[in-house]
This record gives sequence, C-alpha cells and structure tokens, in this order.
Amino acid sequence: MRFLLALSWLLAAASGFAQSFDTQAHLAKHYIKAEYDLPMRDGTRLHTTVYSPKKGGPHPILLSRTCYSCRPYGEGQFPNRIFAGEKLLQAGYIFVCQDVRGRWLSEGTFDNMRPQVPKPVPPGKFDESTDTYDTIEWLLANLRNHNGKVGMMGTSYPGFYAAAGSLSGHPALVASSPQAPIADFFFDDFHHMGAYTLGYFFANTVFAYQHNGPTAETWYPSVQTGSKDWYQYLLDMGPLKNGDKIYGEDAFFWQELKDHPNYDEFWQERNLLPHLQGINHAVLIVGGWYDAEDLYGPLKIYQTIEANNPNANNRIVMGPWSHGDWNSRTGRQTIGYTDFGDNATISEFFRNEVQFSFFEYHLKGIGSPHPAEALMYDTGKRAWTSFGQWPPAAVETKRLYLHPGGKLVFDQAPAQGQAWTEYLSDPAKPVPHYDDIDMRFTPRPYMAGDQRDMGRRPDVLVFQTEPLTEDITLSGEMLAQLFAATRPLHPEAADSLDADYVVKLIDVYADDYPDFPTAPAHVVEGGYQQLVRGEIFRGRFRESFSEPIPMVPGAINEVGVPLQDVFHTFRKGHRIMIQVQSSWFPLFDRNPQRWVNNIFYAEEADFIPAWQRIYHEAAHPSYVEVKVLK
Ligand code: PG9
Repeated sequence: MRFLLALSWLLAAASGFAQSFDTQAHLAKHYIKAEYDLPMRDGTRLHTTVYSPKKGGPHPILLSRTCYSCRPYGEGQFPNRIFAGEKLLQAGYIFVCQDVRGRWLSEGTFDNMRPQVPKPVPPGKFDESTDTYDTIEWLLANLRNHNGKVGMMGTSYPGFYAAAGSLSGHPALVASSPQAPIADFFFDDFHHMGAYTLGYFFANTVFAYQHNGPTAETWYPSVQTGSKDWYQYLLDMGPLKNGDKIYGEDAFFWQELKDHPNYDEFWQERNLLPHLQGINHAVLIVGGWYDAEDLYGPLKIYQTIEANNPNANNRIVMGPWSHGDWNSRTGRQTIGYTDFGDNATISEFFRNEVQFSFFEYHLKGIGSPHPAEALMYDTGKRAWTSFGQWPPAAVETKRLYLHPGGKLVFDQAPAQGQAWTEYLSDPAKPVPHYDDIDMRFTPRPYMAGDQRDMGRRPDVLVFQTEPLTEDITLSGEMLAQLFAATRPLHPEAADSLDADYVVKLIDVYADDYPDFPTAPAHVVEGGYQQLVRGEIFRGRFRESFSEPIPMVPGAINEVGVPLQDVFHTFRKGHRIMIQVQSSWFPLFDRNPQRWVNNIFYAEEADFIPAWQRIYHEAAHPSYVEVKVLK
C-alpha cells in the first residue's frame, strides 16, 4: 500500500536544521577522543578511533569502517566532518571509526571488495564480516559507559563495509545502515555492465597501491595531468594500455583491472550479493536516484536481503541525490543545474528524521522509526512517496517501441517490413557524457544532465513520444531490447566486431517549463532534456559477461540493455525521449569496435569507425520495457 508522506514528517524536518553545524567544535567540546590498535583474530591490528560523550550514558556505539582514513589522528585532533548527521552527534552516541586492513594506520594488506569467506569461517580465515565481529567484541569488552548495543553506518566504500559487517552475526549489532553501498565492482563504480568506467581513471590511484605499513600520510600518488578537460586529455591518451604511463607495475589494482576484463572468478568472488544471508537485525539501505557511483549496490543489496531474509527488518530510502548528497547537503538539492527543491524536506529531512529515528529506536528504544518499508522520492513530481515494497506491485508493464521518424509509441510495435536507422560511430569523436567539463574525483552531475546537445549529433539516435496528455510514472527497473547490427566503415578493416550501446531515458520538459532558481541564465529549462536514467552495454557481453563473443558484420543481434530502477513521473505536456548511441565519453572507455580479446590491451589500429544500425521494423522491433505505476 502506498500513501503520501505524513505532513508532520515534513514539518518536523523543516523546523530549522538548515543552519550549518560545526562538527569539529561540537566533538572537541562534548567528546573524549581515544585511539586503539585492535587485534583481529589473525593478530592484525586495526587502528580504531573512538569519540565518547563526556556526559550521560550508557550510550550505544555507532561504528563505521573505512578505507578513506579516520583522520585527523592524534590527541586533541577532531574532524570537521564525521559519518553521522548533526542530530546523532547531539544525541549521545559513542562514535567509532576504523581503518580497514591495509589502509592508513591499520596493519595488513588491502584488498578491493575483499571476498567474503563462506560461512562458517574456518580458523585462520578472515574477511570484513569477521573483522567487524572481532571489532565489536573488543569494543564491548574495553569501552566504558556503553549500553551493549552497536549500530553500523557508512556511505560508499564504508557502505560496503557496513553491508559486509551486517554478516558478522554479532548479537550486539542491532542496526545497520549501508548507504550507497557497493555490491559488485563489475556493475558498480569501476564498471557498468562490464564497460570500464574511464571517469574513474584518476580515482584508480586511491585504491591501487598497498601502503608500506601503518601510516597517517597519503602513500599513493596524486595523478596531476595539468588538464582541465578530461574529454580531450583522455582522448589524447589513446588506448587504455597507455594508462601504464601513469600506473606502473606496483599499481596492483590497475593490473587487476587490466587482467580481468570479463566477469571471471576475480570479480565474482568479490560480489557481496550471494552472501547476504542470515541477517537478523534492522537494516536501512540508502541510495540516490542520481548516484553515478553506486546505484546498483543499494538497489540490489536491498532486493537481495528482501529475497534471502524474509524476516529481516529491511528498508530502503532512495532520494533525488547524487553520491552521498544526503549526508551533508543543505540549501537547494541540485544535480548539476537540475533543481529538486529545498533540502529541509530532502537531505535534512532524511538525516534528522529518517536516519535519526532509525538509530534512536533500534539502539536506544526511543520513539519509532519512519514507517515506510520503501521511502522513495518521485524525481518528476519532486515528492516523497511511501511504498509497502520496492519495486512496487501495482504496476503495468508496457513497451515503448521505437518507430521510423524518431517516434516512440506505447505498446504499438512498428508495422513496417524493413525499417532501421543507422549512424556512424567513430571512436575518434566519441559522444560526450556531459555538456560541460566534468572534472572531479568521479563523474557526478551528468546523471541529470541536459541531452539537447548530444541529440543534435548525427551519431545519436533520438526517439520521443508526443506531448503526454496525462502524468505517467515509471517505477522500477527497465530493459531496452535492441535489434542491432554493426559493420565497419571500411569493410576490409575487420571481420569480427564489437559495439557499445548506450540507451538514455530522458524527460523532455514542456516548452514553458519555468527556469530553475539556481541555474545560470544561459540554461533554459523550457524544452530541457533531462537525463533520467542512462546505461551502457558492451555488445561482446550480450550472451554472457564471463564468455564474451564477437559480432559478425551485418548480422542482427538482440542486445538487452538493463536500465536501473527509476521512480519518475513524466508530467502532462512533457515527452518521454530515448536516445541511442555507441559511446559515452570519457565516462566509459571507448569500444575499439574491431574485436579484440581484451580492450585494455587494444592497439590504436583497433579503433575503427563502424556503422551501427538499430532496427524498428515488424520483425525486429526495438523497444524499452517499463513499469508504469497504476
Ligand atoms: N563509490 C566510491 C568509489 C569507489 C571506488 C572508486 C571511486 C569511488 C566508494 O564506493 O567509495
């Protein structure tokens, strides 16, 4: 059953938490800091920082484990940001931050997405869940003034550690909140459907080098290119193999990325999802509809826990957020220029009502948690809606068929005998993923970016509905089923091919849509083509992610492109648009389009222009299957 959010929740949220909160001053004044090196079962010691309230108690423990450091280290040093929201910081919790194995001041060897050891974990073996168990045991035995209850939380990689920690089985762990958690690096972060996220090329360094023992100083090199234009810099870099000029043999994770281009055992054993069993405490999964880094993780972890742990108290919140926005944003919630409204009812509402009530109830027995099983933000209506399950049950599956002339039609397959549209995909001029310079640790604003410039390129196909005569709400996962063929521009260039297919779902605003209050004057919202969801699929994986196969020139292939969940109302007067293209750069690496076994070792000559043909005819009707909310 779904019901609109109670007004009281919104009013409570809007009651003035918008003012900035000085975390550092608050911690310094009200908390005592201590640092310990906790012994794990194999003897490895993990550096652990504890902030205990000076007054009150006994207090519950909130634990976060991280690969990003618990700096600042040292007596009297307090951080200006911590993993908990402002209300939690003022409500009497013992906050514990731990450097995971092989990171910062902890001993041991780092492993990206350390594989879970199948339970029962035999003596001498360890993983993130056993390190969590050992940590909780030590904290309960050695900290004073705690109430014997432990919660975990963390965003991004710390979200993965919170999710893995939920498998510890420790009885004191009664509440976990994995936020933007990673589930599987072949679908989160470093890859999307197996295509390498080139937008992470410079972020690789953070995860690519082992430290030489506990250190408070950054040990991995910062990659300085001097460039302010990643599109041009990474295009000029050429084939991925040239990345070796930046990442040498000691960059172990770069070597692992290169040596495991397919979904082999290396990635499969790092997939957390199959291990999400036996969870018997409260779980609050948090994610952002516009999270460019970990969208797969929160959705799949929530749905897997639901499927494998029928008795789990497992809930999800998905807001109009990019990666981690919910932790800190105040003022207006924007993704690039796209404006979703005041954070008093979005991020601050989440932190100070939903997240706070979750931990207060489960760790202290105070109040009650937000009642929604799935608290989902409709990114078209700009409003929260509560569902009894996600994906929702009350939906109608419909198909948006591609038609000649760039038309997109609900549930009416094309009748034409022979019809297709084709474009020349040239790796030397890939389609930009964003209409501005997206220079940052990882890509972000493109997730709700304007697609008008891209749609005007000859190598981007555009299909759109007529203006909608009523609101239409899409909710849940979608599948773009393409009938596609490829052939080299120069037939002699290759007889064995590969191709990328990018499918973008776009909300075409009405021509009279009012300008966003925070966008610059040159950004016109009338007719804005806002990206709602986009995904890439590498043709080589069309039958298997583990056993890729080439494409035969001219042969018609069925390529299914999964589009991750949305909850978006296309308003009356708007149009639904689909764009199809064969590059999305530098967000993803370029497909050479000539078949090679491993694109990380492709040569310059393998990058060839090729015709991409998308069929929209009776025998080969390309479509996007969607779930329309009833
Ligand atoms: N999404 C974050 C990240 C992982 C790996 C590389 C860059 C960013 C995170 O999960 O911490």
